[in-house]
Amino acid sequence: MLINFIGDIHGYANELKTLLAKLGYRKSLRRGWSTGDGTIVFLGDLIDRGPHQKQTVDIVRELCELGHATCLTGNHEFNAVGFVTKRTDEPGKFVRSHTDNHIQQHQAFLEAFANDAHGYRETLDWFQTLPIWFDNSNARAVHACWNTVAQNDLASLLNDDHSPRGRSFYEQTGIYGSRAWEARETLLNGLEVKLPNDVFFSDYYGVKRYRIRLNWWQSQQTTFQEAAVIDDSQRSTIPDLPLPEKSPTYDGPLCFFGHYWMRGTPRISHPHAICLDYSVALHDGVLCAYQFKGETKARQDHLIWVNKSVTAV
Ligand SMILES: [Mn+2]
Repeated sequence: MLINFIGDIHGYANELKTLLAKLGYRKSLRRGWSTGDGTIVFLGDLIDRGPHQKQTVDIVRELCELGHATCLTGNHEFNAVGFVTKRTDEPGKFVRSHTDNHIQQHQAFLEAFANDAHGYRETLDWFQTLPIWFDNSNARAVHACWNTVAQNDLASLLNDDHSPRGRSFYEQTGIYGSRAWEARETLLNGLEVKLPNDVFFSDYYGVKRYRIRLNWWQSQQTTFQEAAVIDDSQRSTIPDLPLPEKSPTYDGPLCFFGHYWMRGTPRISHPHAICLDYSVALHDGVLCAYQFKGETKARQDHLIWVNKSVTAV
């Protein structure tokens, strides 16, 4: 058994092609794809930020349609569909609101399809077929957070392969504060917890934050500072106050996820929970994959990655 799990790509198609080649996947004009022995699971967030978003989608989609890969929904694919899905609870508004910030974040994707309405429609249709999580008995994956309560809460809105059952998934999970909204946020954006009273910290960009991203996989975290998912160089900015309740921990089959903007050299920091998002959109980021071969504990030597700005193959 070989499953190649690939982290957040965010429109960096050249790095994707290099990584695929390292994994044994190459495309030639004459013969199409030559593939490795295994299969691929993409962890979502194909789009936004990077220079080659359309090409990234095309490559991943082709591998999926040929049966070589599965791609999961990331929060950016959800938002792309939500951007054109009307809210049922607030007429005239969209599930992904059209604030300046949200438009700016999504601008490059919209521009990539500016002269291709058909391609835009087709791409959004394809996004709506992407499963929210992957699970076989040996390994599992989700974009941000593995959480069985949230999975159960969404069950009636999903098909057997965990893909959205039509537009109702986007409408129901777009109702702010609903149980379905909460569940979708948990799986695709991760768990967050509010700091006590009006305590805040300033993030990397100087933005005031009243909530932390909660590390849902490590055990024995008792304070906000310990439990925050943040680069260690920034950790001291988080208040060292006790968490209101015990933080969750993960103990199950190997679980792969992206989303968390890890920095530095890819590494295994938990035997069963493996983040593969190493911030390819940042100047020193890398695009990261893990070659799963049936092991019950994650291995450092199964991580594989490519640096930024390498020549396309
Ligand atoms: Mn994400």
